[in-house]
Amino acid sequence: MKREILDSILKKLSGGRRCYWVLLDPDDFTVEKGAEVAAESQKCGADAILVGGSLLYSNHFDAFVSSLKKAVSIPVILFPGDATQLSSAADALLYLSLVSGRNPMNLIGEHVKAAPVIREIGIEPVATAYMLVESGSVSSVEFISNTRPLPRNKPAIAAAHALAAQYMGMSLVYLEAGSGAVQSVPPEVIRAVRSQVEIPIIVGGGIRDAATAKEKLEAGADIIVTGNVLKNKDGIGIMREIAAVVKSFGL
Ligand code: 1GP
Repeated sequence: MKREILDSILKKLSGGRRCYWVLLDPDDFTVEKGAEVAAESQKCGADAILVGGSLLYSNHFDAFVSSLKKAVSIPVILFPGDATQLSSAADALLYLSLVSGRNPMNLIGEHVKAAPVIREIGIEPVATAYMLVESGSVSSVEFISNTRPLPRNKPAIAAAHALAAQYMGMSLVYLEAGSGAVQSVPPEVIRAVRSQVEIPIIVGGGIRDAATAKEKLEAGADIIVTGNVLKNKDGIGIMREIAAVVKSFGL
């Protein structure tokens, strides 16, 4: 099984360095605009582009991924809401198991549907424990997946989930507050997970400025993900600041 992208992620994180990934939801952009925004994100300092969303109502998924792939030289990694969000144009996909929930479709069902397709199209699956954390309101992921998020004031519960995922052989853990979250993942949760696992920790959801990104990095996040911030009036400027703070770690 291929593990080029996972190896490249681990290499980039060696020596305490951190990474910045930008999420593009195909429902938010035309194919052309997506490519433009991806290229801008790379210029800002993004280390990879994630593509996906909880819902997918646009019918340009494959064209969207292909055009992003042509627009950037950094990896384009799928972040699929379900087994329909696959494309051979991507470099890899986060093979997300929603371990914070107890919905069998999100734990294994979608994976079984996707596995033969992944093998057929030859993209690299990166086993990722996806953990939804309470964020002050119902997130799209919570609603669509029909799962409950982890309580934000119980870091030990989050840490136990991450440890279980590591013991199950997962390569990454993604602490998610949800797209556009009112409250991002608390540093206490990140610290508790960091104290228990060695695998890289991705943190996303509701990160709208460099100070918040810094707080997550100081707590032990290895990879910061932002999505919605690029829709702000000064989104590109804020992304540049976030990238700069990410790059300041591990120097
Ligand atoms: C959502 O973690 C990502 O899955 C990004 O969230 O859009 O709130 O940055 P935002």
